[in-house]
Amino acid sequence: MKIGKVLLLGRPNVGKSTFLNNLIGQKVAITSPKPQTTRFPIKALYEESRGRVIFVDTPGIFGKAEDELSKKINEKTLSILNEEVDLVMYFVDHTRRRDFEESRVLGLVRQIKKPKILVINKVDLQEKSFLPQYKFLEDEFPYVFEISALNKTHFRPLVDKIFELLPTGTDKKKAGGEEIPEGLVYPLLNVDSRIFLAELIREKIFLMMGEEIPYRTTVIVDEVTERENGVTYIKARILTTEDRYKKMLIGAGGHKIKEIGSYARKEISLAINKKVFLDLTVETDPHWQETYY
Ligand SMILES: Nc1nc2c(ncn2[C@@H]2O[C@H](COP(=O)(O)OP(=O)(O)O)[C@@H](O)[C@H]2O)c(=O)[nH]1
Ligand SMILES: [Mg+2]
Repeated sequence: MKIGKVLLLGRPNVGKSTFLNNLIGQKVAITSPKPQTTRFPIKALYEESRGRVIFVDTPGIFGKAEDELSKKINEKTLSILNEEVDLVMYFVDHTRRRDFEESRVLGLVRQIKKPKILVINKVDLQEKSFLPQYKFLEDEFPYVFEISALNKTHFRPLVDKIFELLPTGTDKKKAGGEEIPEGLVYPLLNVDSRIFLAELIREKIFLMMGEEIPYRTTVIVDEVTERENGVTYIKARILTTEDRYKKMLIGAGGHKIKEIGSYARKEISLAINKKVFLDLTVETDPHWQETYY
């Protein structure tokens, strides 16, 4: 039986979280076309007949982290690099040019002395490709896979290789020096359900609001209660730094907050397989970054 811990690294937006969600077949990490969607490393368990794998999905900004939140996200990501891992998957997106940030990620990948797989993602997109800029990596990485994380293309040979490279475990409860809890109901190892619910709501804000607002916003889940009628009652607050953002999040006649709430409620309901009542409000809190991160 193979047991191990696999670290996913790559610039924001290369498709790490999409890969993980589609491999596990269930949403474990939120995704959006905007960078910095994921704010902290997420550990998820993938289990099948060949063994158990803990995947660690990193947020990682790696580029210039100027604001406090970015700095904190980077710190959390870098601390993950010090953990024991058995394998590194380095994701690149051939539809985007190599840049300074890519060089930084590669620099980090090079420091980790473990087996490595290069994953060239988004092969479903062919119109605009910078693939020649990534070709030199093929000399450095013994294993190269071209995949589409979105369409699950070439997942099978990639997963075969992951299992091949992982150590054979004797202790079923440990991977990469980490305890695997028994009796998992959800394949998430380090995120409690309130944070997960907050993440699902935050994802909707990323998808439905303009460029700036998601970065000025966070979500806090205050209450999750099972009601007698079988409905799960969830009380959550969207916190944003300024009144003008609050106005935009609420929208004319409250239509925006209703829309965000409605999408989030449907998805949460699907994820936990229960009826959900979502009580969602917006507040201005200029200091949420200091309080919650
Ligand atoms: N066309 C295409 N889009 C993808 C693919 N993988 C991810 N994406 C998109 O790229 C964006 C960023 O993906 P995400 O998983 O959040 O990237 P992460 O920051 O590396 O975790 C999202 O809009 C995804 O839908 C892919 O294989 N093909
Ligand atoms: Mg991500």
